[in-house]
Amino acid sequence: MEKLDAPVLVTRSSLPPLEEYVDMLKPIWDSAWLTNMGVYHEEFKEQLKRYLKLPSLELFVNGHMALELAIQAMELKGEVITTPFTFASTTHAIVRNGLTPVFCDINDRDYTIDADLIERLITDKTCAIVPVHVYGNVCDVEKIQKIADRHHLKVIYDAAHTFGEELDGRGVGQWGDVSMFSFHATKVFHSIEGGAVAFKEKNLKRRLYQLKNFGIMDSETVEYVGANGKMNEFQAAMGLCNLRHVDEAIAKRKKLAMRYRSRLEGIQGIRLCSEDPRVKYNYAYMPVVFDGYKAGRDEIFQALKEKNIHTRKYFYPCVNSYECYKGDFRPEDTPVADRISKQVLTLPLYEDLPVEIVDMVCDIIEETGC
Ligand code: T4K
Repeated sequence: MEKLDAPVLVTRSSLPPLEEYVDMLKPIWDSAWLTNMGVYHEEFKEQLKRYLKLPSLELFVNGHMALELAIQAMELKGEVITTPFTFASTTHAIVRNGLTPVFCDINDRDYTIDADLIERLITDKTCAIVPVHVYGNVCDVEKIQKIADRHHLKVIYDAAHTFGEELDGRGVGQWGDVSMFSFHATKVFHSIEGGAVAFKEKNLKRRLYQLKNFGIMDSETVEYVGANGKMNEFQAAMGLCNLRHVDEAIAKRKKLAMRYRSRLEGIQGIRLCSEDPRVKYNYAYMPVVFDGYKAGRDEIFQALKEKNIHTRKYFYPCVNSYECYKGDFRPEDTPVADRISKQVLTLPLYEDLPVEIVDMVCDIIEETGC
């Protein structure tokens, strides 16, 4: 098999037709209103609420600030139960709020937090649970909510990967006290950078709004120690454009994901996440676990790389093995997460990925190993 001339990366940003975006820029020039909750910002928020089936939403400059400020808005103290099988952002947002992460292992089925293990980690210091709908796999939201209710804990979902997903026809952001969505360029849907927080409690609206604007209440009153987390008009314009095309993008991704599935499912030593019929998926990622396959994960990674196909080891290493948290946690305490992080590879998936590349990736996987 020949090496590809142009690299294939794990993802590639979806972009609207250029004219559509350029058309959106004219009113920004006319008004000279570039940021600080402009017209597009407000319009984007309204359209997103409808699309995501959410009653309340606040926009942010990126997903990380959205999560960090959402946690700040909850005014928590103590320990937070969370997953180590995630992107750095989830744990950093907890730690940067002065809270202590307590890592709970993941389940071996869809790699979300193992809800059966949460309760044994609860202490009198526990204040919240921060689960992650990793790869767009929806956590066991009902079980998590029951635990939270029993112990009076807040539930803050990192829903960075679940844009547009539904569970039983309800927007996934309707679960928990708050949910954070990421609109980063690498996501199914993006506003270049961007993020949002869905929330239930009415008084969070004002707090979130103020926290992303330095905590300012009015021109003479600063009520909170906030940050600058505002989404600008260029981001909102990109989001508005992309929203028109996102259904089509997801449909294209679904076809490609199904192709991967039809090629890889049933091969001994290869595991794909099973799909829950209650969930409407967005096909954000294509994670594959090599567990007892004739070639190891790193060998597959290398074989693909040699052909100019660049997969990613999302999410290796687990957060509890990070250099910056050295000595604070023991990866052995979350053995499933530790093992999966060493076996998983996320394959290229984006709306305009040629199906021939999907086949090439699968051919290489099949041909690698003795
Ligand atoms: N929580 C979770 C669970 C998350 O996964 C993330 C972000 C967050 C919270 C925080 O949300 P944000 O603050 O980011 O909104 C990427 C993304 O930067 C990050 O958003 C994402 N998760 C994470 C899983 O992936 P990297 O370091 O892998 O990105 P990078 O630059 O290596 O890009 C990956 C590939 O994407 C490239 O090989 C090509 C493609 N790409 C990249 C960029 C920047 C494009 O096609 N266009 C682009 O503009 O983190």
